[in-house]
Amino acid sequence: MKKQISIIGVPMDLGQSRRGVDMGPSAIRYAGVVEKLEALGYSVEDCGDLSIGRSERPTHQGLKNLKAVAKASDELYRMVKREVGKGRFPLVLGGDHSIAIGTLAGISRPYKNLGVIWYDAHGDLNTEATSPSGNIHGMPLAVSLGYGHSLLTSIGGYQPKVKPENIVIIGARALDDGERVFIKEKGIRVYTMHEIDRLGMTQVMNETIEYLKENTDGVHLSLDLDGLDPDDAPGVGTPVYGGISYRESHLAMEMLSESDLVTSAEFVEINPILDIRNKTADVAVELLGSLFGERLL
Ligand code: HAR
Ligand code: MN
Ligand code: MN
Ligand code: MN
Repeated sequence: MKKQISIIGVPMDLGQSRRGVDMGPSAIRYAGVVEKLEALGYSVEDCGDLSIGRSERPTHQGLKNLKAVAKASDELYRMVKREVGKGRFPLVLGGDHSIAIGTLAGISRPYKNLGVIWYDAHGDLNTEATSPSGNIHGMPLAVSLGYGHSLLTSIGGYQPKVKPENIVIIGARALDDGERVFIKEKGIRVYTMHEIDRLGMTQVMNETIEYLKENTDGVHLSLDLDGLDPDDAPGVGTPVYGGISYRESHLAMEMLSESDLVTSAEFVEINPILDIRNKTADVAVELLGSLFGERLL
């Protein structure tokens, strides 16, 4: 792992319909992310928060807040690209998951085959044609594959940001009909909760790591806190029962840390208003600790 980390906060809540997820970056900072990473020996620069507009938010061609999300994505793209250009590890804090559009645009260009681990209860593979909600946070992985509204797929001036064969989804348990069809059509590798129950997290991560090591030249970890069980991460806008446990998540992060594959990361969807005493932000910081090399002994 690179020893210099740039933290970029994105107080974005335009990709969905509940307020509060814009406070995610503050909650994660309050939980001690900078102190944790510094204690592990990293040099951390907190770049602060992107400013997200609060003006009118019209729905556009079935996409809520389309233009505002596109504008924020473009700004995030520029900021992430700038930090990557300095040779630093970008750690992006959300905000709702629509921010992955800008993050991936900012990191992907130098790679031939960027791998993406999408740790999430959801597939985030909708387009405006399949979305049941019009919420853009249900679309960022499709957008990054080049599917969706051109205002979003064109961020960064190139597409796609990722190829279907370089994606691994972990923790899925709430997929829409259109997403299921898309996954089968594209042959995307998905470890649903069924596979996690059946194989165990150790095998899921061993397979994931082996696969990405062989086929990719960098790996972005996009971790949606709703991938975890709501018992363990209650402060999320779209909780789904039967998720990945706290311990399994630590194991996954520790194994990723040992693999030394991860080249960028984002932690998203923490909603402090729905949380219990900042538990979900605490969990996020603990998982970041494991990802960046913290061990019990
Ligand atoms: N699939 C549903 C939709 O498109 C719900 C999406 C998501 N919620 C998230 N993303 N937190 O992972 O509206
Ligand atoms: Mn998500
Ligand atoms: Mn999700
Ligand atoms: Mn539990």
